[in-house]
Amino acid sequence: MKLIVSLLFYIQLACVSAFVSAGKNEKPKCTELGMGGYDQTIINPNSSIQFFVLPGNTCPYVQRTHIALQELGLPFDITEVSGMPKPDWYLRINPRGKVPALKKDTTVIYESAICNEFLCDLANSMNTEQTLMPSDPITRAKIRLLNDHCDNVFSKTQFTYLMNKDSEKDQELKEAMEDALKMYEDTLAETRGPFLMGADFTIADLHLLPFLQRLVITLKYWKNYELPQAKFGRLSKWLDACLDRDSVKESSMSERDTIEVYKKFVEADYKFGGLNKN
Ligand SMILES: N[C@@H](CCC(=O)N[C@@H](CS)C(=O)NCC(=O)O)C(=O)O
Repeated sequence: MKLIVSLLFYIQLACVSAFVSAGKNEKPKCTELGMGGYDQTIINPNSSIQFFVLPGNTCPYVQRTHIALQELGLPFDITEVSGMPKPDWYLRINPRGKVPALKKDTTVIYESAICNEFLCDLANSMNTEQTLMPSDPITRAKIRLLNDHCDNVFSKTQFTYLMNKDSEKDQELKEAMEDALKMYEDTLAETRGPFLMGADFTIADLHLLPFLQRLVITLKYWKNYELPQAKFGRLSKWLDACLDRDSVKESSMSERDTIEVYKKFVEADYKFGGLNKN
């Protein structure tokens, strides 16, 4: 009897601690919602940050925010959003129907770049030691320029090259992508790495990383392309340094899953976001 009582006590204890939001070294809780509604199925309404994602670490934009949350050591719960188009309950959270989104108390924040700056501000306001956004105005502007370059220049060249089926155009598209990548190689030459802003990992690194990670895997598979070391030696070392971080390992898809996910896009000639409206 005593044994059963203490067993029940430990089970109860385990359930209660599972309710506590994830901290830096804890696994975040995950609620998967298909057609259901967040309001009905939310596990812990008091969790400080709800993080809305696609299942399976597939989305590079979600990965950015996942890395930021982990690097900053902020507690969060994950809600997986399935379905295309997004269900109505999610459109009430993010009218753009895109992930990532964050819900902090009653406020919803979306767009990965805005989510990540918000998380840096939040961590700052809580006087945590971790920071991914330096306070120096010049460095901050440089980070934002790099991030803008990633979204508005580089990622488009990457996907256009990957999706191209006309082999005569491959050379030109590869050169356009390498031209766009040069900004990162030049930045690393200036700051001397290992990260884009120098010694510290910042939101410039986590903004680019998911795209470089996918580039290396998918372009090798479909175009037999590898980053030329003579041109991109620093960028390759940067990638290795990023891939070595726990936050990146935790938020990454396997190589096999990356190919599987991209196969759908490449084979269906899908004009997804990176090419046009993201
Ligand atoms: N600019 C957005 C892009 C986010 C985005 O396109 N996410 C994709 C998943 S990888 C998405 O939610 N797509 C759903 C849709 O377009 O319906 C950001 O940076 O957060």
